[in-house]
Amino acid sequence: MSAVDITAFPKDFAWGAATAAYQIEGGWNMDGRGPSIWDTFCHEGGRVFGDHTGDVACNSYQLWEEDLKCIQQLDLSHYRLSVSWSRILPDGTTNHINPKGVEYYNKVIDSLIASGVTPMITLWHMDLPQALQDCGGWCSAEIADTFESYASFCFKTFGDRVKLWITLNEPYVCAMLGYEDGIFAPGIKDPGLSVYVAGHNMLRAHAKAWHAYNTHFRPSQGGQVSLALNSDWAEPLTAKDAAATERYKEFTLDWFACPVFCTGDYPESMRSRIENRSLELGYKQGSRLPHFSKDEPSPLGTADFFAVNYYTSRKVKDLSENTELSFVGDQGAEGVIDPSWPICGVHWLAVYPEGLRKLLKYIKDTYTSVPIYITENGFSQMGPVQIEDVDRSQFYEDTLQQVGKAISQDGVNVKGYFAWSLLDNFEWNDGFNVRFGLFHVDFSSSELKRTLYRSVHQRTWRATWQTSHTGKAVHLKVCTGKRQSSIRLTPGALG
Ligand code: PNW
Repeated sequence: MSAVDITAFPKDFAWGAATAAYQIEGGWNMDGRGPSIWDTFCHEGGRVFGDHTGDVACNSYQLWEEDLKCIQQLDLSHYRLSVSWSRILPDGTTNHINPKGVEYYNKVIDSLIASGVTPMITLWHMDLPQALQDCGGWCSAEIADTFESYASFCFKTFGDRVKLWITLNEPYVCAMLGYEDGIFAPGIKDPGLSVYVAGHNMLRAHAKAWHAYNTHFRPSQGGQVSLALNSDWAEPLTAKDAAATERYKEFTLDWFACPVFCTGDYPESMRSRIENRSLELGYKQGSRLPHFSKDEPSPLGTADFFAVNYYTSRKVKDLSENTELSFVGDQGAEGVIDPSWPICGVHWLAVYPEGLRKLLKYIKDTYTSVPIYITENGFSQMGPVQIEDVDRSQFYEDTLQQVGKAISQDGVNVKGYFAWSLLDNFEWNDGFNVRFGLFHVDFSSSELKRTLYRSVHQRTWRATWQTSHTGKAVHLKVCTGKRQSSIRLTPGALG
């Protein structure tokens, strides 16, 4: 193991951590907040590990100052948070504005800026207002206009101070897990159908919000807007699986990235595959994968930077014989985990830091030279808490080494890295059973005490960002296997 090469990272690199409103805020019915689909989903029971809910979570709604201390303790240059749509617009529309909700985010934004931390704000991180779900949620065409109004409200209210915006977080995960598999809110299981409609309306909503910013707010506010796309890195399992791997990529990252960065439409072969299978399965042409209307703003060009969330990789197996009506059937490919990649905590997270470097190069080569922010990446624990989290520490060192190589050797324009997550938090259908935090949160006590995981204290990856951002030398102990040594990182070492 060697330390992260800090000279690879530019001086203005964004070193951040990320969170999302429903996962940390709690205060689910405080001060006029309206319910979101995750409140409904959790309260139904039987949906989430241990019937956990985000009712209280880390109580960041009331303990924001504690979160700020964590951010300051890590010397983060950036903090990515999301706005709870139904906290500021309880029924999702601008017909009713909740001043207390607005006040909360003003407080958060102002105190970040006063502490020298740049906020990056996500407008929608999975927690759709329940009132909008009652009107069809992402399957309803009207939602794109409703989202545009919400986004414009946020740009108008917070955009004098917030310059980095993410409209939607992970449309792929939300459409797949929320509308195809039904294991995330709103819990709809409608294989091969709703997933494409939901994804389509998400893209329409994003495009409208970007155009609204571009026309009405960019001239005076000068910020940047994108959407955060998650992607695994994918490699063929055997030489026979090369075509399946291409399809897997098309149905994952390209599904959303191609309309925004390449052509204004879905990948050609994704469209033709779904069309052909629709006919075989007795559906009308054009009935499953919608078309973008010429009467609406195009999604093409609606991202000022590329925001990517990377967690894991897959080996891809051909599944073209599959005839069932489902997203995986359409994709004709299946991702499996390479047994040499260790699983960290949650079952789907096989650790393969090289995959991030390969994915970054793929994005650069396939899409764009616009700057790339890694808006999420992280490592989880399950089972007994390990404050001495040596594996997580190793993970961050290995990962940042790969990011450094992507920048210095592959010439990828990476602008920032956000660890998921600042805090242990409500990990969706895994409840509090899976912990991604840099800080441990004691959910068993009402104080919800935040404690820095041990490894974050000691390790070079953290010093990388401190040195890079603050320009201060950092002394720290480095554990290399069983040996301990002391090193000094100096700002002079920076590129
Ligand atoms: C992302 N999967 O979601 C989200 O943006 C975060 O809110 C979340 O906490 C984080 O990753 C860690 O899970 C995902 O099942 C949720 O493959 C599920 C999956 C992937 C990403």
